[in-house]
Amino acid sequence: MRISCNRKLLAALTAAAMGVVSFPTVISSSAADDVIYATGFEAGEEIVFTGRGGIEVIESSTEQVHGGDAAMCVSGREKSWNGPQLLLDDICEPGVEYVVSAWGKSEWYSTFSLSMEYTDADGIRQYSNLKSFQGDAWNEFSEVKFSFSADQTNVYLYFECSDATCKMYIDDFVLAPAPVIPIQEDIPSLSDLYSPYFNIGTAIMASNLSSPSFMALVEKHFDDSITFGNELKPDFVLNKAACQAMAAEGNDTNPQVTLSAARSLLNYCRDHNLPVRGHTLVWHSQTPDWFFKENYADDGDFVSREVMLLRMENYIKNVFAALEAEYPTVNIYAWDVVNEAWQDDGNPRNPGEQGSSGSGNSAWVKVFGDNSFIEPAFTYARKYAPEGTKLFYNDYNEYMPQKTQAIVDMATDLAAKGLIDGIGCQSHLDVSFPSTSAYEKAIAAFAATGLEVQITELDVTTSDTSEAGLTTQAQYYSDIMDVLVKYSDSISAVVFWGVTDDQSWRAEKLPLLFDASFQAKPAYDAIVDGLEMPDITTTTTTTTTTLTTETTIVLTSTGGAYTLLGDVNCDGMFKVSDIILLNRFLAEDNSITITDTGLANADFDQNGVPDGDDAAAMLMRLAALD
Ligand code: 9MR
Repeated sequence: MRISCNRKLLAALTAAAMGVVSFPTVISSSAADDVIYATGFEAGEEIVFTGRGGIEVIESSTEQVHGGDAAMCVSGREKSWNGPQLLLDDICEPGVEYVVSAWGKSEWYSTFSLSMEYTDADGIRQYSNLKSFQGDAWNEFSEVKFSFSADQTNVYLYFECSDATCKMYIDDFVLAPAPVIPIQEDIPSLSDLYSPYFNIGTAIMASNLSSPSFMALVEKHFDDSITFGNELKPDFVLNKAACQAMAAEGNDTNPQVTLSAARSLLNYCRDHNLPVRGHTLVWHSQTPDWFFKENYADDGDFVSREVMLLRMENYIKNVFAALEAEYPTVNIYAWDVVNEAWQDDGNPRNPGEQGSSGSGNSAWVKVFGDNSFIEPAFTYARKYAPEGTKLFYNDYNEYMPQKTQAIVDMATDLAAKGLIDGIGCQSHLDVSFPSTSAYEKAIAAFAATGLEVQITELDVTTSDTSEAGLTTQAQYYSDIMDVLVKYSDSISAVVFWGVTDDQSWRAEKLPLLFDASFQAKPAYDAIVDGLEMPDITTTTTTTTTTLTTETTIVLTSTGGAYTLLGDVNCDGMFKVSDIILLNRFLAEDNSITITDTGLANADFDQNGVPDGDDAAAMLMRLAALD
């Protein structure tokens, strides 16, 4: 591919790269095919990349070429992070999604990466890998998506190579705004369709906010529950510099937190009235090792159990305090208090550090000796979470029998102490494993605890990505959803771990319901097939008729206490599904149950009788909220 660079842009890029002038031109990103910068690094073309280490030699070279007659050659490197970088602040706009394509090759075998770095709102330099390849052949970075928000500054795209000294070659570089592809407006909304059974949600990452099509899918299908893919994990929330500063002042037990990574998502959920699942407070992974060390030093000794208990309590307290102070109106209706503490064989994780590659060991177990950190985590979460917040234990491979049992035992014990509200089944599945019946066994066991069950991270991989493979995946998805509907009395939400395949953590195996072009896959068709769109208006009319026969339902003093008016299914939210449940109750549908508290919440006009007037009032209220 030979696309010549926009001359005016190149001049400005060069000046900006040299730090001579501030960038004068605002590049329009309105047209999807507006190329911002494209170059084949041919002889005579100006190269506007600069060296990250300031020592690199960057030049057009014929030594190794992918297209045309030359490529960019980067030599003189001394560190693995040395390589070419491109400043984006002046050529890209915040909140807009871009795609970058390029070919890359290292002189000899190593990991060749395309990444982004920026300064966040707290002034901390952050790095995020976009895509990597291993080997020494030419590899294509094909339409890699990226974006940044207004509070991220000094933003660079850069290439690096795990070998510190080998030469790097880059060719056929193109940077352009991502095309905006319309979503299918005429297909049924998953959250509406499944509203008689449970809420439907998804996980999103801050970077997804800049894709209008992605967010349109979220709003249409997954608007009952949003999990942040990474941004509320300890790795992102713990503020190392502030922790160390506090320790230097003599307080080694009050971990300092920041919401800066989560802010754009919190803003979005606040502004769009989207309920959030908090993910996650206490986890062995994506939690820095220094959190467990004296003075929060990377090379410090592990602290004692007593110190770690205080750190845990204060961390949990500070997270809730920060959220309450900055986002009092965001409905974080549930939290994964503890994540992934049990191994498949039902034992605690091995004690140890995570290290940079994520060992799977647990520093919590290292400090506590066993899983005895779980109960205090729930105790503190109960103590500091806003009243009504649902507290969950969350795990993957939850269908492995010994793990299922360990979770059930732990949850039963915590439930007896009033510390837990629900079990989160991550459900990272594959078409070949587990079988639907094995999966159902686990769901049945969790439901039998009497706790709320949520499917928290559903995705289904397929190694066969052909049409036939996607058909098999569709059938598997459909079978799993049938199981979930069967246990819908116990299941309050089904949350998918992403929306489109390309943005998934397991992108190569196409695990989600929508493809990279935002179109519904066979898996979507399969899970909507046979479901009726609930007709709220008709149901309400029927209810009004039923009303006279139901006037005997009067709440007595032994009835439940109001928690949230309208929240008939007691999931912490007031939604259409509550009206449907009330209507089914009033229509004497024996297959459903409503708790005393649910009935109290159903009494929307608070006249002591949950009836059709309440259903009608709830409907009008929701319509007004919309
Ligand atoms: O989706 C998350 C991905 O972006 C991160 O790289 C990864 C790091 O562990 O974590 C992913 O989310 C995990 C979730 O927090 C807990 N269950 C497993 C998920 C997939 O790894």
